[in-house]
Amino acid sequence: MALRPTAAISAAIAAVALISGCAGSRPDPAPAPAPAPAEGAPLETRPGNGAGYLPAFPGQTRAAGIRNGAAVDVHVVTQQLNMPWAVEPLPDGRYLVTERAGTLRLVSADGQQLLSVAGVPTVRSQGQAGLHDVALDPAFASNGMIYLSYTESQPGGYSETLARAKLLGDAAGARLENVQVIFRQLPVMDSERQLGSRIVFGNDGKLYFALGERGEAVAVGQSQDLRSHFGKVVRLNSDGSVPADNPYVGRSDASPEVWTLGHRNVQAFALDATTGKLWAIEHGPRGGDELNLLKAGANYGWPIISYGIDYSGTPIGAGITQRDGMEQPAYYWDPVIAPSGMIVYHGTLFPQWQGSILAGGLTGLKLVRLQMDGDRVVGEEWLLQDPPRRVRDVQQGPDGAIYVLAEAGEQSPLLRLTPRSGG
Ligand SMILES: [Ca+2]
Repeated sequence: MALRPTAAISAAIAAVALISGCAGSRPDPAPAPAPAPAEGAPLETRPGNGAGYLPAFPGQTRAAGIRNGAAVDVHVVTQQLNMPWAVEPLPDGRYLVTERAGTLRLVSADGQQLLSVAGVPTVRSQGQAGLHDVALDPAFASNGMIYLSYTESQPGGYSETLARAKLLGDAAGARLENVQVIFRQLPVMDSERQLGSRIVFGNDGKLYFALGERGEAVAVGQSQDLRSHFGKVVRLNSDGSVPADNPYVGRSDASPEVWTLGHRNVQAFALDATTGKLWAIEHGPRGGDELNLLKAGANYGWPIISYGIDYSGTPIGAGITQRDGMEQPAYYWDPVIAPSGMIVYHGTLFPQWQGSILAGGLTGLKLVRLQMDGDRVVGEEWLLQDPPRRVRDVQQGPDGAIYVLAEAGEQSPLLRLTPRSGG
């Protein structure tokens, strides 16, 4: 596939130059070179689980492998985090980090001080359940509002819940004020599995919340049921109300919050701030992790179509990978990477990574970079493999550095990635 400089890349360069010029702290970067076409053999060499499954188009899986696209320095900001789940760099250089057991940490810029933020809602912490994502309001710098997702005990089971609050604090302490629940996943279910739970704000100012299918036999099929929030991405105003232009508003057979359907368990979700597109990566079963470009009202097919198979070794449903009216993934992995956390990179520090997707892998023990040509993946690179890292979240900081939250029990690190000095 020919690789050509895209309008998106040109726009990204222009945007970066503009931001840099405003800040006045850094010389305008030289225009980034167009990414070189990737030509290596695919990095994945193990056999797939879906042995008889064929991709729907060339390059949908096992793209050309890239090795050492950029040399990276890895700096440990702190390694005192206890089973963290999400990180959000703040404009002032500090970091918010969620810990799954229910603590929200405010980490100083130098990583030396870890405050526990008071006022976090009580969470159900068991299995995959707990305190999950944290996101900043688009106007955080002026209003201090943050959003938290977490598993909440309810009569009859648990819901994945979204709350917002104002973050207040200084070096002496931090707290949440006016905590307000703005959304609960329904139906309530007695399951602590496959909860999804990534929050992203779009360029339209709307809040997008990815929700899992809960992994219980009794819930199979609800990803296709518009009345259920299982296996959906929902779209909300920042106060939790439903935007009037949501795709299923006004239908008696649908929850008006639904924006996309047919997901299994989205745990990596990001805005491409340059194009405005929303990308998500969801866990497949055995095989079949999917990168999807999300479009209003679209159906991503689970559990009707999949490139994976059941953990027992049997097919999913009828064992098909395509159906009319259902979206194909832009890319899939078999064996899985077990996605968790992603960004579409648009910073100045790694000019050769402009527009790349960077995603964490839990079982793959690595950071995955996907080189993009428009909406297609044209190359795959594996980073942070030495030592292997179980990556839980990936974010870009205001400085263009890449922040990676890795999972290592009670001594989990927050890592800062920058280009290798002199490299
Ligand atoms: Ca799918």
